Amino acid sequence: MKSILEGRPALAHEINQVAEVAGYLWQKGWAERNGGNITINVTEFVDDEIRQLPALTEPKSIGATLPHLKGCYFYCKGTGKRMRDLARWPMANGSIIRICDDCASYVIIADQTVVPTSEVAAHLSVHNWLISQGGAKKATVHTHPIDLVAMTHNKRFLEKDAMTHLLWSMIPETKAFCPRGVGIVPYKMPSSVDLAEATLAELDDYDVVMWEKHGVFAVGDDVMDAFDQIDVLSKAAQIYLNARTMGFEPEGMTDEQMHEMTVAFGLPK
Ligand code: 2HA
Ligand code: ZN
Repeated sequence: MKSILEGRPALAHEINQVAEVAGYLWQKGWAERNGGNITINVTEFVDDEIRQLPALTEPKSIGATLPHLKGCYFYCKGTGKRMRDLARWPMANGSIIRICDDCASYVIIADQTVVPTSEVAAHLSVHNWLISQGGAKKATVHTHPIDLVAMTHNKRFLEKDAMTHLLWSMIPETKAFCPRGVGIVPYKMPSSVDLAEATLAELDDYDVVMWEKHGVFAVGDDVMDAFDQIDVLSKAAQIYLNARTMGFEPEGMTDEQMHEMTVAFGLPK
């Protein structure tokens, strides 16, 4: 069977990056079983031939009308699929979908009829919002980092910006590479509309959102960018955790040190 990636190096590069990140998620222990999701807006890599490709499935309702997705194409991890499998075979563990003209349904067009993640509606709502903002962000990543999820089990870290400031203060790079910090969504049922809406609200102010007692949701220019932000936050959480394990509360960078860094890197306050 011919893959849609054949003869399309730019699209293949994008999907290979997804596979690479899926491998990292597994290696880091953030993606047990079918945990986590990745969706990528691949519309810019779609040529006329792809636009003519027949649908492999009947249209499936998204459950919402998302007007900004007209004419868009997405790579989506398949429902129940494992990140560790996607790392090796991205097109057997995910598929490319086309949004139908009603902006309320989609069809699978390649490579196989791998049904998208159960959270596709939430991810597509985020992409709809990202496009409406006119930005360049094409990737969403949801995963279960052990350290960051553990922190959400403590009410102290769920207070507005408490986790952001603590993590930023652990090592200077954190604010430099996750400059908008981390938003918090109180516990909600996985895959629920409530969870999707609460996430969207937080994305106004943050690129990374923590779901209490569940996981992380990040948006980025591409999948590496979304991954990097989660990775630097997890590194900061590891430093905090290591200090606590050694028996002390880490001092954290001082306000002056944070300010100096913020100015030097031209970061938002
Ligand atoms: O799709 O992690 O929260 C697997 C998940 C859902
Ligand atoms: Zn999850």
